[in-house]
Amino acid sequence: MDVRAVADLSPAERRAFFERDAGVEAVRGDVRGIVERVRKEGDVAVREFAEEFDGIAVGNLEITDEAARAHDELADADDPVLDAIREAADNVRAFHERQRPEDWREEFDGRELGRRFRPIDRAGVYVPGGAAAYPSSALMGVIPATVAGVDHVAVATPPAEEISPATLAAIHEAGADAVYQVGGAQAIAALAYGTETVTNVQKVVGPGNKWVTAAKAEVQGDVEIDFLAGPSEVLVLADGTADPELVAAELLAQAEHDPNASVVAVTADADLAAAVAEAVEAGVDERARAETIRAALDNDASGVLCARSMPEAVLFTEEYAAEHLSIMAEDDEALLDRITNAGSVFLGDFSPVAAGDYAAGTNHVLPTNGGAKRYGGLSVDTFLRSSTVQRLDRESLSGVADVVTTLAEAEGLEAHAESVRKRFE
Ligand code: HSO
Ligand code: ZN
Repeated sequence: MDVRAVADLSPAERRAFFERDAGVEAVRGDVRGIVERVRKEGDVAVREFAEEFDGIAVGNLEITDEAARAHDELADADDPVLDAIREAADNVRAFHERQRPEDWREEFDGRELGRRFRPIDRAGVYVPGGAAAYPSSALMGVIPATVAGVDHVAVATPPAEEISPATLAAIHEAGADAVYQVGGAQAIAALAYGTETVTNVQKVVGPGNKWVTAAKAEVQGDVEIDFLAGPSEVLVLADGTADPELVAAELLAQAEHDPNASVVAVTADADLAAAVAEAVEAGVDERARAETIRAALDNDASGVLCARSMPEAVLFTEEYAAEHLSIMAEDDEALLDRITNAGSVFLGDFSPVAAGDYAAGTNHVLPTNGGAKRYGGLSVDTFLRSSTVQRLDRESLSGVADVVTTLAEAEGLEAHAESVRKRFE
């Protein structure tokens, strides 16, 4: 890896960092066809696509009982993976319980106003499978929904000769109500529109590959979605006190997810930058997924960057708007104060992104591709909607009566004005 100076990046190079593209647009056309067929033909289309794309002739589409069985089998075998799933689930649940908002009512000049929060009825969570079997993502998708109080939480995960028992166990442990073996764009369509077997949901969430992501873009509007989540990203903002080995370890870790992962280190310390680049190089070959890592490092949106000053490094960080932002610097809190765009922030030497990926309790379904400028990651809020409430009495209504009648008449809505006057006749 070469070290590049932030100041020397060409406009095209800057765009590669700031307008990361996960290849979603390129598959929108194909995905539209899949979504339409599932919408029209239901289970038949889902089965056909499973044969075509997953090479699997699926029996029952619903595998809720199989998930429970996989869970029990791991429990009977005292499998340490189930222990880890349970501990991770407890931590994720605890952090998300803390997010549950309270309903409130308050007086505003005698007007009693408030907000109440209620869960949606039915949510669908996509849990990636196949090349990337992620039990952790099952916990991250399902637990916030259950904590929010969603009545029916459905999970879709791709069919396989043998679906990962750990993934099935995690889905069950997290508290899903229904599990379906259906993957890709067809899964998103099945959850959005329903089929003979799959109950349609009101909101579809969760990470996935570009077909899943394109399908979420396609169904958006007919159902709610969380957001479009692309390949993993990390940006490490470091000063001269950072340990280059730890910075490199963060880049290597997220790089192993996907050849399109984007991993960046930015610092104003030229010695640190050189040491990080060297440590990354030295670390690639010994990693099990060296090939994927190498591809991610070669991505135009990856690199070790040297800024002229920390303010310049901070500006770059803001513009990049990372899914994961790691700050390794003497005064990390002061740097954090200057940053608003980040999906999840990791402070100090002992907060690796992997802690948040699995076990700390925070959610790992986070905005990528600069989405952190516009929205936050998956949370309990994702599964809630709010209503406002008001109660006025004679006195507080009379306090705003003139405002209402004046504005109503200005808008030509005489009956609105009359509905207020009526109260005082
Ligand atoms: N870093 C990924 C999540 C993940 N990591 C799952 C390991 N397993 C996206 O935030
Ligand atoms: Zn990860």
